[in-house]
Amino acid sequence: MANQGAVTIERHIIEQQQDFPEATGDFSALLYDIAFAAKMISREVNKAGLVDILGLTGRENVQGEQVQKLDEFANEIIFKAMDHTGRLCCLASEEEDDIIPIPKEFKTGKYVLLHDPLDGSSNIDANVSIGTIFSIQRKISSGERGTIEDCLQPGSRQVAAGYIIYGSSTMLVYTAGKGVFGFTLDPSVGEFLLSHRDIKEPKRGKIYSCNEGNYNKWDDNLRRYIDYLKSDRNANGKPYKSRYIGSLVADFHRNLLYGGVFLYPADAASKNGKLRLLYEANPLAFIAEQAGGYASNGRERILDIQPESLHQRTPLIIGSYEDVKEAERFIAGEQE
Ligand code: AHM
Ligand code: MG
Repeated sequence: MANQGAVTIERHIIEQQQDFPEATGDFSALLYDIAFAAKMISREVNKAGLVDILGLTGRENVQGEQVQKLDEFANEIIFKAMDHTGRLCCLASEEEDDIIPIPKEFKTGKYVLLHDPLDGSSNIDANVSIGTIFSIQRKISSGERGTIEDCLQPGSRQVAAGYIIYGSSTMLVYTAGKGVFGFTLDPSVGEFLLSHRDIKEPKRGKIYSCNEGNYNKWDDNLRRYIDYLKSDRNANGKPYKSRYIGSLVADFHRNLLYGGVFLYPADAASKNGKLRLLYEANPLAFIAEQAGGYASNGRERILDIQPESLHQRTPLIIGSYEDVKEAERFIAGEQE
């Protein structure tokens, strides 16, 4: 194959768009806007280690100015990168209670952006990888400005989804329903360059990732599943490795590349998980399925769930296809 040289995210998006001659370019431009916001957030996240010099976030810095928390900063950056472009009808963010309208002075467009601007932000001070997660839906309401109806669509209708991981390097991973592509930010030129083409997740992994401190809160079937993974009775014939960062994007990203299962299950008492359907579970489920993996709430495909509220939580089991299906069988009591 001829050497293509470095493929920037812009070039990749333009090339993908050629498969859709009817496309207006709005969608490609929206992805590019997200990449731009990601670079701005990455720059700030990389400065987080300087907090002792510049001032702790949420407190005053040496100049006596209030330093904004990074998750609030990320939320604002995304909004400002999107509000005036005419590509969105509204947004919704894990950081805000209600849908975020496009200001009256700007035009609106045919897409909705749902996002978690900085997931895992409690890990920042320990220099642990954190991430931004996004989901794009098409507007379905009839008015000009978006409504909650546009936000509460099942994940199976997503047009695109992705995340940015601020790790030892910054990466953007996304799908628009034709495979999963990963780009690594080259900070010297300020461009995301294609580094992972058509990512596929191994069908069966060797890693499980969950907060096992919650073990006593889980129901018996789930506990049996975790015990099984730690035994040599499992499908691999030897114990799975336990890897849990406690930062969803980082845990998901590692399992996507190496294979494995991530679980944030329901507590037996509350029947509720911790993670949010619209901002976390749905986008990652779309990516997982596009990479040949699967995502479930334990009983049902995540992408089939009809959302009822903006901040709805869900149990999440996501990762290698065979592993997630097996977890479902344990939860249903069909396997011991
Ligand atoms: P956040 O949205 O408040 O940052 O919380 C989400 C994070 C995820 O990144 C991670 O998977 C999970 O919470 C970890 O929770 P726990 O500390 O209970 O294991
Ligand atoms: Mg979050």
